[in-house]
Amino acid sequence: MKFSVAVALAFRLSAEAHCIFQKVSVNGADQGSLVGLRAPRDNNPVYDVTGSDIICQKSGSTSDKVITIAAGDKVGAWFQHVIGGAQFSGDADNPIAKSHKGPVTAWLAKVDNAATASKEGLKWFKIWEDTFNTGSKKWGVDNMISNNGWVNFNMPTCIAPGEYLMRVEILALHSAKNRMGAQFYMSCAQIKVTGSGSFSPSSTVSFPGAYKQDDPSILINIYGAQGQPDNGGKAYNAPGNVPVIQC
Ligand SMILES: [Cu+2]
Repeated sequence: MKFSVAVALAFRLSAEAHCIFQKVSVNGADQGSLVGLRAPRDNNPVYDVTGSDIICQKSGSTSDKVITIAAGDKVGAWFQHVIGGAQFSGDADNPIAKSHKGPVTAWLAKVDNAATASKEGLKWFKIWEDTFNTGSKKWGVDNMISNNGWVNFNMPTCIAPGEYLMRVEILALHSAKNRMGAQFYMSCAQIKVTGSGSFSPSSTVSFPGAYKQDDPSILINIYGAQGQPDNGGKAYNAPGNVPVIQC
């Protein structure tokens, strides 16, 4: 009996369909696996929004590289099921299980040296989001899956030159009707923005701090009356009530 429970548990763990943000591209140029990234060692999500893992995930891979991005450049963040891509050939849960509906957001925090800065105590602002389209019924995660795991956005043209941590987050809401059921997936990229922007955020948030466990965008049932993941047809706001900056 004990044995079969252990086997069932092992199967359950191996069948989890999570993901890892593991690569950055700049104007289509692939920067390499885990280069310039602080990424977790495994693909398990963060559930607790009050701990330091909500900043850049659990400590895992490190890099001494800082990725240069000019303000206005097209940035890609690549999420895959495990490091390297699919877990096995024909992996239907790569880049992530289709059940994992939810928003995708991108954040920056100014640092002196992106390769060495502590992730703690930073002031974050949101530069981009893809939440839920009430017309197409597509979530940010649906678009990420259609793009083979790439989340693409433009570095806002107003971002001031300097070094930043860039946090790109997927929030999977398939089990979010239970407290601590929402799944957060993120890594932090170490970047240097170039250009002539001069934006300085008028308001910033902290991680942890920006999110509450019972935030109505985190503790939420996204399923309609027929079980369809359409948020009951309602609009969805990413958690924290943080607007995307306007250049
Ligand atoms: Cu998962």
